[in-house]
Amino acid sequence: MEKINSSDLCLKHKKNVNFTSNESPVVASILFRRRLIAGDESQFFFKLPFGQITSPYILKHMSKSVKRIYKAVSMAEKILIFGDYDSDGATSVSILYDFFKKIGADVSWFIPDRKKDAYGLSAEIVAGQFRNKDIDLIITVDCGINSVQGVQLAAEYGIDVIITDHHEVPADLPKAFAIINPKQKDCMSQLDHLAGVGLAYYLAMALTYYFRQKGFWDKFLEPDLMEYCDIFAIGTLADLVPVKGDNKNMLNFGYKMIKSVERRAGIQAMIDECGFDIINGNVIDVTSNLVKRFQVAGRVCHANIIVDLLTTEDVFKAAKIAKELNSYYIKWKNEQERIVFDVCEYFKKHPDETIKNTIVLWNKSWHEGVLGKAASFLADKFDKPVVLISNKNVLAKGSARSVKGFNLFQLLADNNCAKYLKEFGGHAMAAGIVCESNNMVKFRNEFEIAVTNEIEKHYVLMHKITDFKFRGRKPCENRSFGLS
Ligand SMILES: [Mn+2]
Repeated sequence: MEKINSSDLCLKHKKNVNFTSNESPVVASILFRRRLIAGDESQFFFKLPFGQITSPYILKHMSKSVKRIYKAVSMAEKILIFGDYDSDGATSVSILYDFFKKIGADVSWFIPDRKKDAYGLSAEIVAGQFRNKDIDLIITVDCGINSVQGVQLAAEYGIDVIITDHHEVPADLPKAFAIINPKQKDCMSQLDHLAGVGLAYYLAMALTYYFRQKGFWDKFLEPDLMEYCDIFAIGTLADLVPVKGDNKNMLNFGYKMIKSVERRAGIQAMIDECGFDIINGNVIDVTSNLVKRFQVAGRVCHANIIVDLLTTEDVFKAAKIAKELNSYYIKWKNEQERIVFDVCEYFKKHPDETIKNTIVLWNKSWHEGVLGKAASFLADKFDKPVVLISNKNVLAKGSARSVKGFNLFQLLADNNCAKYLKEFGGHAMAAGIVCESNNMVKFRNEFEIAVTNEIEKHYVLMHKITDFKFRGRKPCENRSFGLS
């Protein structure tokens, strides 16, 4: 069994370090001027053994942010970490909350509820949760770039906001104290492949170095940044960002940590709970067992459970949380199978419907958080675009999944479909819709027309689809659909 010892790994890189311990301002400024930091330097500045990494200071507004955070920590200001409600957001919160707690900061965290709250740092959340709480500084992770009104209201309450986000940058930016987002046109970092958790990690990296410059670690123990690589790996794998560059380096290390015998309590508990063979497993097993369970948490319960699990050192507490999280996962998987089963039963009763080019179905009992996964399974199985809708409320919510050759977002936007939708958003392969219940039939007809027109435009695709229809592939007959 491989045992990872961070100090051993560091030593490997120590031999070529030429800097003195009192680094000169010239040497220190390397970090602020140069994009890439070689292995020896990364060891020297950040105590990290990653080989070549990108300097966190090259991210636009990073220097400004670390100075503001240093002030907040040294003046004992109240800091709040605000995360998105998915696994990327929750892993980002876990890293920064743990980091700030370890250095003695007055820190708390908040993640909105996907089922009830609006996305991001909304004005409702700021008003409902943070008014009169004496918070001085909010640091958003994996969200915030769209939160114009929330940031505005926070400013009215005297709260500074530092945004860290990797989502697309809108034209109208929030008036935050600082915005760290590698997708900004004038950010030279070339770090746009990082997930939210990657940016949280880079912030911790920049802080560690700056605080050292300020002599802060003479009073407090310097946190070991390598300890967070496992959380970085889980968030990065869950967010499906490209595995390249800095992501790849750090993922490798995080993966080794997850496989090593010295795991954090939460990850050990989760491995025990889902009972998979981590020693002989590969990165795909880690994704399909561990990461998948974290992805489900934000959808069917609350992403808070991820932060609780990843930041506890209490093995009994970790075991309890892992058990709870796993039970949500099992429920979610059963629900997913039930939806697929319902759809297949429907086709058995209505065989004529199977010749259509699309599947658009709804049911009052389907759980919104599961529709996407079930739709994607059915789109694969039937080789056609699928929209599944939960219509338990007047405003029905649905998830759409496409197959190769059909740009879902364009199909929804360019045709009459949009007329019958209250809201929709997404991309070529996946989209979410909101539709008034009495418009569902009209939407179904328009969506079928849109896809049929598309097929007629592209004869090759039509051939593929008709070929499929007469191949006589039958709707699934039992409930073991090979879902994992
Ligand atoms: Mn993300």
